[in-house]
Amino acid sequence: MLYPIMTDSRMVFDLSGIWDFALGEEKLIDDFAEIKAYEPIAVPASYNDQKDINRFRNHYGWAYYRKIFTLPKILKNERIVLRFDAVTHTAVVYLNGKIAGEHKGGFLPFEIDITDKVVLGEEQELFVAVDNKINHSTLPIGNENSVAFFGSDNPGIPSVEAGKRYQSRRNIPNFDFFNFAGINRSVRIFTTPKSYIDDITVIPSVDGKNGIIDYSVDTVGSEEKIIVTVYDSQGELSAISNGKSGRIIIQNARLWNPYPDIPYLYKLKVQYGSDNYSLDVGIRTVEVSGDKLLINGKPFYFKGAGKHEDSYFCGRGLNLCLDVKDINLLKLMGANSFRTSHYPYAEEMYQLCDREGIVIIDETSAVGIGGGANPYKEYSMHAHHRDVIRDLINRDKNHPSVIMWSLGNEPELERFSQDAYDYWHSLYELAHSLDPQNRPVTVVCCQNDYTKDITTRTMDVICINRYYGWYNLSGDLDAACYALDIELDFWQKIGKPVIITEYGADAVAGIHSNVPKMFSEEYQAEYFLRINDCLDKRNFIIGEHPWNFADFDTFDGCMRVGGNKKGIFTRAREPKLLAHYLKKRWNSIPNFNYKNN
Ligand code: BDP
Repeated sequence: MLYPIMTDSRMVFDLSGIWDFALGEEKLIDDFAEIKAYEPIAVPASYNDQKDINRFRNHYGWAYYRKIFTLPKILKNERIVLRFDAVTHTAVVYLNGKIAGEHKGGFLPFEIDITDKVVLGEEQELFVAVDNKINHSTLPIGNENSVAFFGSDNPGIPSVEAGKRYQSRRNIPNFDFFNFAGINRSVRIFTTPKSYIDDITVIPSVDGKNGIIDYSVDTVGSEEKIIVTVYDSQGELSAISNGKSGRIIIQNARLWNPYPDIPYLYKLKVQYGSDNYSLDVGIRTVEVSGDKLLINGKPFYFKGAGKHEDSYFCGRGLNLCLDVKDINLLKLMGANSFRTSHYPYAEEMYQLCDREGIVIIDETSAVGIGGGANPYKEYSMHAHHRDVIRDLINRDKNHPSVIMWSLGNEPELERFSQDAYDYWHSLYELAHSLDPQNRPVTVVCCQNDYTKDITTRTMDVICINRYYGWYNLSGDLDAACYALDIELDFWQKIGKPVIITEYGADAVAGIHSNVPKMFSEEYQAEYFLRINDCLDKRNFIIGEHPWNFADFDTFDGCMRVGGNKKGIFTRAREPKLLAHYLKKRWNSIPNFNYKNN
């Protein structure tokens, strides 16, 4: 799917602004006339923290957005498309009182062709119903009417049991981040000519000094001719080709390399009839070889963190300023990568990373597939998961910054090991079959009995989240390192590259202790110092992603004090002691050949 841009054939109208808003109930209403009063709300942004009112913060069910707009009559010969970059989690879109489209999944874009549905030159009413409910069919997974993820259910105590029955219906996430909802990303109307470029796919490769771009263009319409031109970063013509698909060779190509090397980008322009579209293209290769992941043929070392889209007031809403700041902080720290834990991020972030040379492990919203039951038999997210993978790859396939796909985070892999294997392997194969660049595929595994988990070891790159010294062997870093070493012996025998995609300790900024006590900044820094010593001894460990880049908001529970505090930075992006240690460490670790066999 192409990102909406303005070209000499395309217009983009941004519908961001203050919209009309009303909170609803569990069920979608039939008649919007029932809504008696609207109040202002900012779009794009989550609605939860825009008003300091409990029913906003802890809302359960549908919410309604309304926007009146008028399109100019000059669009009469154009194709007109309404595009939502992300509505969390389920959306029903109405135009002038009629359903125009529906979408499930809160982190990927969807488009509705409204050419025949809008009246130009007249006020149009756009109405968006948004459902924030999460359950066993959604991704991420929620547990409706169940015990809280971070709570204790104290089974059998009559008063507690009675209290549970008294509780109102609510969202109970099976994951550790706040269920921010609403129109979280941009809403735009864009136009194309009636014959238009529908999609572009590029596959870069390298042949000696030359760069190769295999491309294909999907079009709709009766035009015949397609011209593809490639320009260098100075705007000089590098190559030209004709036709729906083809191979472009760029002599003495400059490659896209991760920061601090140069992430060189070419501009690929496609002309089809009167339609024009242009795309940034980076020439680079990615492959797994033995226990290494190679970028441009060289063993790469991942330095960075798992992140969240999470900020004060906006919740999970688009925050471009914070994106720029976070990438800058990563660069200052000498980092080169992050994982889009635990859902696909806004497209602007990937564009920024293409430009800044930050490597992305691109994750689906499949988090929480576990929690007691056999999710592979008892949950119903299967078909949706396949749709999410298809749409994610379709959206992000051309980004040079995207180096690997993560099918999901911390599913149940140990107890129903064969069911898990069957489920995740069919998705692994799906992802490989869908990705034109055939990047490595993984699923991120939680702390489990790795000897029983038969799935993780079969992924292209093994990604493990480990909390030795925090959730287990708490406070005892000697024992934690000893235990981690035993597990690493196991992975060494598997002979594949391993990334520690999460490890960490909560530290409340400002809590200090002379001896490293849990929750202090000193304990957090000491934890990484000790664990990293273990990782440095192993050549097959090809990356370290502390959890988390910054403190983030999550839901109420007795395990969290004002959010998850495992950040290298606070939620306001102030450094903890850890940030200074990591900055020194990462600035002295090269991108390539950090570990040689
Ligand atoms: C991991 C999860 C992550 C949590 C983290 C934690 O992948 O989402 O936030 O634990 O507990 O298991 O801090």
